[in-house]
Amino acid sequence: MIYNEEYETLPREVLEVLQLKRLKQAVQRVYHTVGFYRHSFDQAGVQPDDIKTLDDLKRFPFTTKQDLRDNYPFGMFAVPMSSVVSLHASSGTTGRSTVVGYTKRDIDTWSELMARSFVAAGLTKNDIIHNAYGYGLFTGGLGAHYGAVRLGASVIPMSGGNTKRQIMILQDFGPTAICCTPSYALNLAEQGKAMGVDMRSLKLRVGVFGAEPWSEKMRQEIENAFGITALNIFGLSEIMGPGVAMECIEGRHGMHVFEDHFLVETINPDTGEILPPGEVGELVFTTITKEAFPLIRYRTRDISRLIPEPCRCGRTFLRMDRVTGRSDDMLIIRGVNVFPSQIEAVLLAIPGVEPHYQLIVDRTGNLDTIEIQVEVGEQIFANADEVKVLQNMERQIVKDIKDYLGVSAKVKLVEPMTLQRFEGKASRVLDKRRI
Ligand code: DLL
Repeated sequence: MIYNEEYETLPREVLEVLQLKRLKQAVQRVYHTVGFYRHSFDQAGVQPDDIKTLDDLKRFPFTTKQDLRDNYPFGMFAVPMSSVVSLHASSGTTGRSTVVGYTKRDIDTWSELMARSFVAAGLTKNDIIHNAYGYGLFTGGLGAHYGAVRLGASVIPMSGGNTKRQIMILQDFGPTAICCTPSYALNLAEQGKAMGVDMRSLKLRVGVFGAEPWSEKMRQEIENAFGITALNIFGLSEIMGPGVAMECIEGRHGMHVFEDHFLVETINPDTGEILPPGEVGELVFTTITKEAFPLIRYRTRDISRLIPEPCRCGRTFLRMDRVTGRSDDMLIIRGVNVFPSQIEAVLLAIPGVEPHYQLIVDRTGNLDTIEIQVEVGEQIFANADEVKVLQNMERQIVKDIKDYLGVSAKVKLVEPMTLQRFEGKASRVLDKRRI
């Protein structure tokens, strides 16, 4: 099923005409309403009229997180506060958070894109959606809520936390879909098990998970734990919140970018050079319909690739692959670049290893060190040969990390339920070199 068939299945050449028209308007608007853009376009020697084709966008300068910080809190808004009906802020791991604003029409667009996302996940107005994304300044909770209401589904506004209560509601209200971060989904599954609840016998059939990187292995873990189909949703506050791109249940591979509202490019993060579709690089988004907080060529720092092949679902929008990490999350261990998600993929391929891990990066003398703390399944401790099994497993992890990622790691296997659990985005890296 497709929520907005007319737009979501536009032939590419018609879509491009629409994109160009919207892009021209967007560039004009920011030039005349946001001081930052007037200055940055003037400095780069480009004018709104220079947009004659979609390709001309590449002549325009990037917008970075630093630009948003420099204009904190409202300097990038393109409308007066009287037209802003809602504010959100990104969590921001370092420094000040980024404040984003929405007009009434922006909220309308966002609601539609989240409704499209739910329909792409196979949901209809007959579904009950358990929404465990945090409500508040974080865009996850309210964004999903707006979409569920637009679709006409029944939304349970759970927000994050209070895990035991969430399990009770899952049992009593019988939701058919759940939304939360993938790490929180695992946390829920684990708590449910501890409470003696069979999570597979709940009414849930679909999960819409995002807001943090996760792997295919993690998808399998979640699907097995709940007996559901787990789908990936992508977004960021600066561009809108959740619902910038969504995986469809038909394709289950890559997330369709809602290209009638956002233009997407991939660039080489070091040189800024545009990469051909299919190559891995940093995602750059341009909003072409946003009113309150429009962004031109925003560098997300998210690393992914675009999937140019058409999808069997009939949507004509390009897909983006899983985000493997953020260029600023990339760890450089003795000169080798590794993303936490790559370590996750290696760990979860080893039987008996649980999807709960923590990476501790440090420096001894001039040498970077990385310790991987990871939980092992309970069944291992029931084994008579426990010590031997653990030693073998540890050796296997060290070897696989070295073989696949080229990094020498120290591995510490820990007992079930000893590492921290998360209610929102997981934070898996402790980089003591930065402290
Ligand atoms: O996380 C919006 C969101 C809410 C998306 C709920 C999906 C579901 P921010 O807090 O601004 O917004 O964080 C945005 O989270 O730049 C990515 O690094 C990461 N991210 C979001 N979705 C995914 C995903 C929300 N599906 C940042 N896979 C982004 C990997 C993701 N990373």
